[in-house]
Amino acid sequence: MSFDLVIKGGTCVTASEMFEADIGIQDGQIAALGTDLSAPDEIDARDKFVMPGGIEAHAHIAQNSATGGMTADDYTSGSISAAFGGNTCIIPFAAQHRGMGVTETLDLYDSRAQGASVLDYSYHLIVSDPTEKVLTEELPAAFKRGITSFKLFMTYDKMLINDAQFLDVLSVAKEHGALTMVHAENAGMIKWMTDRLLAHGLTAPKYHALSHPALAEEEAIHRAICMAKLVDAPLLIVHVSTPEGAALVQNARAAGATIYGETCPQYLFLTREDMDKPGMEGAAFMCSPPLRDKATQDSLWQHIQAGTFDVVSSDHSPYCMDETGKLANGPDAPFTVIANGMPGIGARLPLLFSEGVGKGRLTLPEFVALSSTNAARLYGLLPQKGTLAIGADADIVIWDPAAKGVISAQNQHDNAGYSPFEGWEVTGLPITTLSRGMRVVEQGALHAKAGHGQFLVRAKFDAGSRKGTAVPEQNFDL
Ligand code: DUC
Ligand code: ZN
Ligand code: ZN
Repeated sequence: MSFDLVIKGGTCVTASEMFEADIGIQDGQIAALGTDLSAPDEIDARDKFVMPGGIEAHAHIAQNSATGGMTADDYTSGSISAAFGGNTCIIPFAAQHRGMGVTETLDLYDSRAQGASVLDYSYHLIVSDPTEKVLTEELPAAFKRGITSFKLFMTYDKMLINDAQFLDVLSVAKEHGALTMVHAENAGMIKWMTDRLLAHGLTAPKYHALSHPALAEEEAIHRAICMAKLVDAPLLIVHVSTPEGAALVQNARAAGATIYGETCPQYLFLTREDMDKPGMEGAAFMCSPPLRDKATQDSLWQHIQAGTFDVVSSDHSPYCMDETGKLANGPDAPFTVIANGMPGIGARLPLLFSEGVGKGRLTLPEFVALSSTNAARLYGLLPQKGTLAIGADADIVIWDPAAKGVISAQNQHDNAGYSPFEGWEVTGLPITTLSRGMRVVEQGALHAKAGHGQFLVRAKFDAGSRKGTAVPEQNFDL
């Protein structure tokens, strides 16, 4: 057999096993896993881990924010930062704003992504206006286009939908085999807390954390899970930031419901004390749900180890600390009109590897599951992406477990201009990122051009062996 490229002598890691093998790549796909493979082009991977590239399934790129601005990254800078961080595929959001059609929304994001990304990509569709036409015509059309995941918001005046609308979207998603994702926070509780803080003149960025209480997340996750169970539809709770929220996900899945969970590095590595900075500096750490505390970090790690979370995603949501981003509403704007979110697409995997695998909290296969394989399964990309198997795309990251680095805005390759993880020391770094067998990043240099990345038509959601929930009231013949 002849190959275009062979990765030689590495330790291959998948979500289920580790083995020593060479990887033969031909026409962008994995063609062989074996010993003594050779090709005109070879990469020496001795003493390295060879893993499926990360799949970043929660990122806001070239997206208009709820406060009106635009994210600092477009598909070129966002995907480059992702590639330097060991990712080979990205799934950002295409956001339907009220009054926009879904097809119009997807066409708009196609125009932003086509020819721009260095990595293969898809979008999750944010649905904020589920009209009859959207439900009956446009969501099925989006699904046919290969967009097999939708995101709903339970907060943000411009994005939130009510419970009946939530159930409508879940029903359509279930009918077509799409996975619904939800930003679960109680809008009324946030508004009530915000009004009280503002009435006391408490407008600094750090008060954002108090305005989004943990109970708002707990209540909304509970409600979202109940709605998913009523429809018996799969639901993924994104960016879970509280022990109470995580416990609700854990209990639902233990009962067999098709409920899935995601958490993010910021909830594992930062706390709301990071927001307590002079002037507007704290705005750099504003995200929703907000940063919590040390006890929460410990609990979320326990939930990762217990299998509560399927994915750890960055929720990369980059805004510069200037008038183009966080300070678009003035240098002294109250926290209510500062864009939510922080960059992190390049830091996610080095942090998770160093703090997870390096500190004995995760096995290597667990790292691969959380960073790549589970996302591929949930979002209809397995076995094309997310694994090392014959016939899979050669989307591969070669990881040097001994390499040491310090996370800094200077080495993240995104456009935010800062990193919330500035100064974090990590051991273990991605050194080569291959997309369909092509070097995107090697030894610190970018090799791919904008436009290498292709749109991925995703398959439908597969619940595997989960039995779901039977709701007696759904049986109208009772
Ligand atoms: N929700 C997200 O998922 N990302 C950024 C901000 C937000 O509210
Ligand atoms: Zn969200
Ligand atoms: Zn997000």
